[in-house]
Amino acid sequence: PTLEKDLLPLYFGWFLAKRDEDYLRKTSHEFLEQLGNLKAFKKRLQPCMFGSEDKHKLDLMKYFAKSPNILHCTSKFCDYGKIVGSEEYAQQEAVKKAYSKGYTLHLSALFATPRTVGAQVELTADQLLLWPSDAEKEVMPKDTLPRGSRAHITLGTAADVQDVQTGIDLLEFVKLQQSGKEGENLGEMSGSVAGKVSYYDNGMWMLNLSQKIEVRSIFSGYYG
Ligand code: 2AM
Repeated sequence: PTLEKDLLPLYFGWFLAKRDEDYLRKTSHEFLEQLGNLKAFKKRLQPCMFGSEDKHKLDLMKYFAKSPNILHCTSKFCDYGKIVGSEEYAQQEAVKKAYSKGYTLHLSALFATPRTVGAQVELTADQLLLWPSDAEKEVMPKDTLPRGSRAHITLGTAADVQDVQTGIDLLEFVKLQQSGKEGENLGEMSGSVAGKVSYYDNGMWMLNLSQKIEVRSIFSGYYG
């Protein structure tokens, strides 16, 4: 076995710089607060959706009980090498070259579903070089979705939900958009989360930011 084989991480990805991570956590809270206060949101709550047993006590921040320790955009989940293709991914010239380099991530939307809250990441051509070609097919084998459309930052998950769900939820939005369903425009948010709010049924909400959020990051591996 090569040295690299022994050192495959849990996952590769872009890790947010501390200041930008703090900013994005605040922005995420602002998003959930404004979403929870939106009349259209309350009106469309299904029984028990988003912990809404008691509408007057609806607290989205509490509902999304878990948040990653380090905010990041996963490029390749390796599970320390147990995942097929991890070794090949790690050995790519582009990956080796990018390791420990700085990147600016562009966030175009924030979204919340009854399972997850996350940010949509628009990868640049440079960043797409580090994106596995099968990332979208893995989740939606029957669909042809644009490369990189699964790219996201998990901001929070409901109590019994795994992080991996955030990218699956994002692809659900993308799939609906691809099929021409733009979602129902149900209002605007202001301040640091200025943008249009769209509703896609089944408790799927997306905020298209009028100004993309840019966060600085380092491409690296997580070995914890
Ligand atoms: P995330 O990228 O949506 O946050 C450690 O678990 C990290 O790897 C998390 O960031 C998690 O989701 C991501 N992850 C876990 N399982 C995964 C999988 N099967 N495919 C892709 N990413 C996964």
